[in-house]
Amino acid sequence: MTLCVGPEGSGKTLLLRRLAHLTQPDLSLTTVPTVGLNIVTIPTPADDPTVQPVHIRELGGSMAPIWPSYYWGTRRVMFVIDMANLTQLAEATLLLLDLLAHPSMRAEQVALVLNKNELPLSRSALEIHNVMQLSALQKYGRPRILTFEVSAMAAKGLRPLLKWVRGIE
Ligand SMILES: Nc1nc2c(ncn2[C@@H]2O[C@H](COP(=O)(O)OP(=O)(O)OP(=O)(O)O)[C@@H](O)[C@H]2O)c(=O)[nH]1
Ligand SMILES: [Mg+2]
Repeated sequence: MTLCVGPEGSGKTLLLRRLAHLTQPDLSLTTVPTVGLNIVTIPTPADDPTVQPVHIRELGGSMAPIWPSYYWGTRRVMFVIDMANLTQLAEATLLLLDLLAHPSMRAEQVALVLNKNELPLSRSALEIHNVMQLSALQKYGRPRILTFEVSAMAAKGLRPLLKWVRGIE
């Protein structure tokens, strides 16, 4: 199963709802903080019945101390960051480092999802990469970290991420 984690309020629940209902214009944008687990199924697309549904398990940011109990068997991780919240970026970086270094974590692929990019105060992807020292993280080559810039609120940039989620990027 794919795991979706990231700091509190970075937009995981809204993002997964968008990905599961990409063509639904009247989607509710209201969320509550995830306490515990939120399992979302990304359905088979209408135009390609050969694509399997994908199940994603979101763990709330407030549960970060117990995220590791869900790492075992995880091959793919979506790590969601709020691009407009610079003060949260240090916490996000430490959480990602902990996740990558955890002995139970065997992720082969990580999607670093930079969310809320429609906000005027959102930072550039380059700035976020620099603050997070992403190039240093990537020098070990595994897992492969791909970055996606999106807005769950404005429904922007979702299609490339959806392809990654379905394993067809
Ligand atoms: N402006 C803006 N707000 C967003 C975006 N995505 C989510 N939000 C808002 O951010 C807040 C938190 O969203 P959630 O999806 O609940 O965040 P979460 O990461 O699931 O939070 P936890 O479950 O507590 O870890 C909500 O008010 C959302 O409407 C976005 O792309 N842009
Ligand atoms: Mg949530």
